[in-house]
Amino acid sequence: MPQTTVARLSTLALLAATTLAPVAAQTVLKIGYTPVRDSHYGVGANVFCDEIAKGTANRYSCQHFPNSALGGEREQIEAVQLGTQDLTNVSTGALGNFVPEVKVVDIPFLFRDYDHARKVLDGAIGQDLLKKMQAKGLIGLAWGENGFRHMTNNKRAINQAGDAAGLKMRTMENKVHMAGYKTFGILPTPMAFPELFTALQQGTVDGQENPIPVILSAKFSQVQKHLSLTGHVYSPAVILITPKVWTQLSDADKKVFTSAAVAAAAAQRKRVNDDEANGIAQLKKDGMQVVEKPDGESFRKAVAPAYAEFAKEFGADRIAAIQAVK
Ligand code: EAX
Repeated sequence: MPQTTVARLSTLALLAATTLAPVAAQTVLKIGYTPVRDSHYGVGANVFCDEIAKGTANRYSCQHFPNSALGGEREQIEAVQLGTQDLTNVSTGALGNFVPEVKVVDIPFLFRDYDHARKVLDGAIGQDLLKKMQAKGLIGLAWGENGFRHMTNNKRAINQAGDAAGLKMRTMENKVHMAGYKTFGILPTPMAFPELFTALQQGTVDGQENPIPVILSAKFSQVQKHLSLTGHVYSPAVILITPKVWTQLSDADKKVFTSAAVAAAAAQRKRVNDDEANGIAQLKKDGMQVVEKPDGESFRKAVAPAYAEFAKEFGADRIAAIQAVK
């Protein structure tokens, strides 16, 4: 065959290959979270999105909407339920309003430490809670982490529960937290996260409570003087996907998404560890006055009577089962 014919034929073959080969459909999923991209939530979302892109040969990728660009956590959960948002990485703050069984994890002083909380959520109890979400139109892929919550305010140092009494504090839209914090004498003011910085700046509330990674990434040191490491409640996070997308995935893709969420959770927890280890020094440098060892017993004592109410709502056996995890 003459050279030119060969060249022409191979050009044709190339054309056929590029025009006729089935082009894999590409789906860009919207993932939202309330903290900024450079936060534990952003780290988790990055890993999740990298892993699904890798595991599906780029058939799926993400567009990130950090910094509450898609609204507060309640709004984002609602949108995922409706299918107008594909994914969210959220705390359980507002989730109990959708999936009541989840509220049990929001009880103050329920978890002893990070190891305990992670073990419960990764074990049978946590996995069962993820399944409960399905009945409410939400697919929980894996438990990640927001962290143990600590109090900040602009009025005074909190060394014991009595010091928190009378402070007007923003809380999440979470009845269990609010019931618990009232026992400390706090005046809880539920508010969505996007409104919080301005509320602190303008003094609409005296304080708020959040884990170190949120206090850091939201730069609350600019608007809050006192930080007390009360660790009064553990705040889990979870990656939720809309059933609208989930039900369209092949079984193989479902596995990719689930493992991606587990990897994301591990990365998010690691960032929480790092922020806990380095963040307090940073916040001091930023001018915060930190009570590193408040009297935890005074808070536990204050909240103890509320446990009777929690037992009525969730069952004493369920609470005991969580506490018994070693
Ligand atoms: O999930 O609203 C809150 O205080 C949460 O901790 C924050 O949005 C991260």
